[in-house]
Amino acid sequence: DIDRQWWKEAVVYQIYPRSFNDTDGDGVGDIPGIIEKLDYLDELGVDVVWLNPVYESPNADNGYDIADYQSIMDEFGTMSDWEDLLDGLHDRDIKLIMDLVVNHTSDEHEWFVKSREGDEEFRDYYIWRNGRTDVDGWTGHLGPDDEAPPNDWGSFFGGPAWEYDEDVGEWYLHLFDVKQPDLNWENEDVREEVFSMMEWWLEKGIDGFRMDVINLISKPPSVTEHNPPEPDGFDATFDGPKIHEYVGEMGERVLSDDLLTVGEVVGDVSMDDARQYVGRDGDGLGMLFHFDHMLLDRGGDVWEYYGYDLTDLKDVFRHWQKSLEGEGWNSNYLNNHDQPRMVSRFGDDVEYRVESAKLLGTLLHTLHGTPYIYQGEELGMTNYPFERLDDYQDVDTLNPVQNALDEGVIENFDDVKDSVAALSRDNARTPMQWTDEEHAGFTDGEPWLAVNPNHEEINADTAREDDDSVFHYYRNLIALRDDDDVSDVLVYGSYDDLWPSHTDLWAYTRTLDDERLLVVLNFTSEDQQFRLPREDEDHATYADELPLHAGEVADLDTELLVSNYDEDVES
Ligand code: TEU
Repeated sequence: DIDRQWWKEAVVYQIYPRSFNDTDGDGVGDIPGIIEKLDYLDELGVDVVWLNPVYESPNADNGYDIADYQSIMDEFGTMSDWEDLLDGLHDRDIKLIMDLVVNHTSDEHEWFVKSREGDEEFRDYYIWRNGRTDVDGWTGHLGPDDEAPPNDWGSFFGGPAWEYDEDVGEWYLHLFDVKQPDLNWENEDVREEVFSMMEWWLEKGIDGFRMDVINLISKPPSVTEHNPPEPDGFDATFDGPKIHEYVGEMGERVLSDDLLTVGEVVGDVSMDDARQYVGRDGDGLGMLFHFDHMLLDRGGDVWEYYGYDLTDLKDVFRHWQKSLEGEGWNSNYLNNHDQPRMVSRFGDDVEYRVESAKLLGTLLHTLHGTPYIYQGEELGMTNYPFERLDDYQDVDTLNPVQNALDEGVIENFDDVKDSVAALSRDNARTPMQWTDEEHAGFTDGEPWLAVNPNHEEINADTAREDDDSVFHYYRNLIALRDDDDVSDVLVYGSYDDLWPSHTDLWAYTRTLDDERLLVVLNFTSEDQQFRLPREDEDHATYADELPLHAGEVADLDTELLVSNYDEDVES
């Protein structure tokens, strides 16, 4: 009685169009550039593409500030290019999911323009409040007449979450950039607009949505108060009081089990909330992107990088794998467009780069849940050697660092430059490395963000020619899901961590009826011994200790990393 769904058996490939492939020489990737690489995606074998926002946008936050939900950004091409992309994907049996960004719009969206002009119909599309005039000693941002923002809530990208608007004479809420005003989901008209926009895209033939910061759409009633009980907006806006009402309404009105839906949920999401979002009788989402593993090695600011412990990483995954077992479905990702490169973050990107990429890839593809690959991950792309603040483009790096420098929280950029280089979102956004030529074959023009100089070694051309490359290893991993011998246990088998407290090894099984896979991963650069747990000794027809040599990656065919207990295993 397996609850089968196509999206549980699928592998998703995430494309950040700005950095994927440029065909018109403006230094910015585009949709024709993706079309040019469809055969590459087909060769890799992925089942779904998730496209980061391609809608019309002034690009204050690279497309996450949308000015028109139903048209394509000029830099990326036209609607007819997009339709060709969809057809090209579907011709190759690859599905397409689109990014749904409905917590906020751009301030250049028609709704906000009208709201700001005082158009009655649109006024309540956003969250407008009066400022405070009674604040003694307020040292933060001030509007005219020394008015302070409605409350002390801060934005994700640094600075206050409120911006004063001269024409309106009031402040609007923006949990992200000033150019990303938050929509007012209390307003039924807003919900109707969003739902019909989603239906419009579904009618065009897309296969699902990735939902940006979906757990922020319900603001607490205290958003209206000048002195809300919550000192900053963060905790108050996560999973707000009407969140399941709104997401549930979306689920009922627009979504179905046949779509791939994945909601990004920021903050510390409780398992009760998680189960509600994805539960069978819950809101109707398929999966969630949580941040628990992305916050292990860092503080809230981009200059607070500390490194991680393997046991903590295992704890996070065990927690999610077990908590959703039988009740919901996991999504698994180790990097995306907002995160550093996984090889640099969780592996060794110098001496054991290829081995680390294969190790992490094995983890990603053998956990319970749907794997999400971020462009370039299949090549083992690494972080960029950032040096100066000028090297960055991302608002989420530049604004907070600049604010901290202005306020003296940081004295010199040099003091924090290594942490910022380790964590900045721009690490993921440097152009895709196709060839060893100039600009890595990404563009004939000047790339919008520098290409990693290591493209001479790390690039798709070289990887495709080398049978031992990360690329071919990923192809094999992806193909495992279609291999009748292992696909069921690999996709649907339950997860059990064999040795949670081990600081160097990650060993787990996946079990479905009488089938079992064993995965043993050596996260160190030292040789390790793994002893099979006592209860399983009977099943071990081979040596009960597996030597795991540092830097050696088992060929998937030898069934060492993914192996049945009762089969002979070559080491
Ligand atoms: O990201 C949500 C978000 O808050 C984080 O990813 C954030 O970038 C990270 O915690 C680092 O501080 C989503 C999108 O994925 C991101 O690209 C957008 O900038 C953001 O929402 C706003 O739309």
